[in-house]
Amino acid sequence: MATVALKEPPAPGDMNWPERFHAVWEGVRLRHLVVLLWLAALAALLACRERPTQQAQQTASAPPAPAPADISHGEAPVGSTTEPPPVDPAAPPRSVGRLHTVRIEIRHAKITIAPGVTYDAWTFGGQVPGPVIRVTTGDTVDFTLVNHAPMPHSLDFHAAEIAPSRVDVNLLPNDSLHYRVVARVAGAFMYHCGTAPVALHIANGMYGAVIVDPPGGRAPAREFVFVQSEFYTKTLPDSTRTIDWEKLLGLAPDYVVFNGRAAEYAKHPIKVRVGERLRMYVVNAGPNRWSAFHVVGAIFDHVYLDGSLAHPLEGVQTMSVPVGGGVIFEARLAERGTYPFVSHAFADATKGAVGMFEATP
Ligand SMILES: [Cu+2]
Repeated sequence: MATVALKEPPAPGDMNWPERFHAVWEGVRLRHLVVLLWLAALAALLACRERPTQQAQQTASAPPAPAPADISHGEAPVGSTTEPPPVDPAAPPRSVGRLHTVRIEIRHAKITIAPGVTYDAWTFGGQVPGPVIRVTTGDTVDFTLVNHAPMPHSLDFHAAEIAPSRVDVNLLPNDSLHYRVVARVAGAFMYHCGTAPVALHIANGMYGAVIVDPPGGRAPAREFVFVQSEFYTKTLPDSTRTIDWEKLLGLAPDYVVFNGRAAEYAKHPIKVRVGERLRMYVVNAGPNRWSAFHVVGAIFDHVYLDGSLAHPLEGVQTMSVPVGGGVIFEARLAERGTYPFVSHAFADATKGAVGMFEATP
């Protein structure tokens, strides 16, 4: 047919050079134009996606200079001891009763995780970490959990020996849960939301510490609670931060903190006395980073792994606090001065896992 014949290219042998070139060009032009357009679109997309990464790499590749504080391990500026920290690190006093009524209300709230940095958190009691609960072995906890958040949450007490299928269940919005449990084992324990994905719920702030004292308590000491945790953030249009799931899965936090704020106790050093016994209940909420807890200039007299009274370690420089675990540290500071306490995983100290004791006679 004539129309078909017109579209058929002439045989190569029938054409001169310009005609051959034109024929080849006509043959490939349409197909290649489509491919080229696809490649251009792909290149533009990749350029958009890579730009923030390149910026992040440029930022990350440049260490901060000069050093934030001119002391050993001065990973953050040292502030004033006269101003109290936003989160009191002092452990609550020992319990006296044998029955403890504990009510925790779950709500979503904006919290401060570093100077000028607001995070859209999920909380126990409107704060991160949640309230410290302190009981003695053999005590009964009469516990009520109320969910004011617009999504399911739950609570898992590591200090409780109890069936998760009965009590660590997802609590729907505006629902509540009540049960009693007896604390049998002394130690420093974590509690956290156990709703899947657990990493998300913990990273958003749903954790806290439980201290279970042995009968008769421990030796007198100045007592502190430090809950280590991480924040993985991206910035929303209103400049609030929210979770960055990819950073969380990549174990790349922006902030590693004690008691919910980066370098809080460097800005507000904790006043202590030279020679007094310091007891630190360190709970690592994670959700990912191991803690290598260390007080610069001190050696721990005793370290109670998971708070166990059996076989305490003596003369310890640094001890791991696993994610989901707690360790009780005791130390005395030898002379007047500033003593940083850190996670000795120093990328994490740089990201905020640093504080200071200020010792005076
Ligand atoms: Cu939750």
